[in-house]
Amino acid sequence: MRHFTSVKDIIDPNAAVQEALEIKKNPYGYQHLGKNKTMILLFFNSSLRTRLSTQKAALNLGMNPIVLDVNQGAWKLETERGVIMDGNKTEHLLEAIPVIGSYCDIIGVRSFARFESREDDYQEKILSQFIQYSGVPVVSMEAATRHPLQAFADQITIEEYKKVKRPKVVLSWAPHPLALPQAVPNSFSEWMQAAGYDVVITQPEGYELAPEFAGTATIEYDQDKAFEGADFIYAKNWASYSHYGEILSKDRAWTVDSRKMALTNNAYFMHCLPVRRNMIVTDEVIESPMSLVIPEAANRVFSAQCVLKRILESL
Ligand code: AN0
Ligand code: CP
Repeated sequence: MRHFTSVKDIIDPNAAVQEALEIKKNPYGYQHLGKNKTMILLFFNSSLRTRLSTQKAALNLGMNPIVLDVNQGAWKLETERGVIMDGNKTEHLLEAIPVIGSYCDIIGVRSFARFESREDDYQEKILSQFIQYSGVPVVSMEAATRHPLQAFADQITIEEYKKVKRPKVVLSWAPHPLALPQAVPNSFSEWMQAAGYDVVITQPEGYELAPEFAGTATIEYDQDKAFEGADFIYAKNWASYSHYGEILSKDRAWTVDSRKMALTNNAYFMHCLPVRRNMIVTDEVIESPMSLVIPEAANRVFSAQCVLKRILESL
């Protein structure tokens, strides 16, 4: 594997999950692969888990990680070609990218949807420039439309906890005060369908994911009905795709609470974190023994380590 930006970069995701579970049992078994190799992790947006788990994964593989927060200490970057740079941006992405590439063997990039233009976001204008101009493998640490390291960790977690071969996995929209990207639900839907699970998406009208990401998931606008018989509830907020970037609802009737969890098949609760308590999910549900949010975050080390291992093996 050269670049990792989507489930499509993994030929057999179920085999990759098994490989990640093997790595979890023997995390320091591949240190020779990363000797004298450097990974630069570039953040255009905030992060707790991705920043720590990806560094930990690189360290477990014997690599040297370097972290750069572009907006804190680096020059402000212009991303549009052809702009007369007489404003507050000091450097162009077209120089910055190959310079960064010259200092490392792998680049990780976090660059969220900007919600300025749906076309620009869905064309992955920033991430694709890294792929085109860096000269090294690029790993998405959440780009405009996908967060594949998260969805990979989610599948690892479901495989560890599932009680039936083909669980019913429900992706539920939940309210949030700010407009959030569709990257997490897009990737989750894509990975869960690739895994062959029974995938249901529940959301208010107007929150439908892009057709390429909704795929063949069952869409159920009645959240209670969607929860019936579920084995896993995956809550997440996202802003509208059709009314791009808009908040159409903050209805707390969609908050995941104990009454709704009682409709399920004793489902586990999942969320990628960071989560706003009592908006997305009640204290009671997130603190319950069925909450997987901590093991799910812990598995981010092993999704990242599996991806980096495969990239290192193909260098
Ligand atoms: C981001 C999002 O929803 O895409 C990152 C989640 C991993 N969340 C927030 O900005 C709160
Ligand atoms: N889940 C996740 O990616 O968390 P961070 O935004 O803290 O990295």
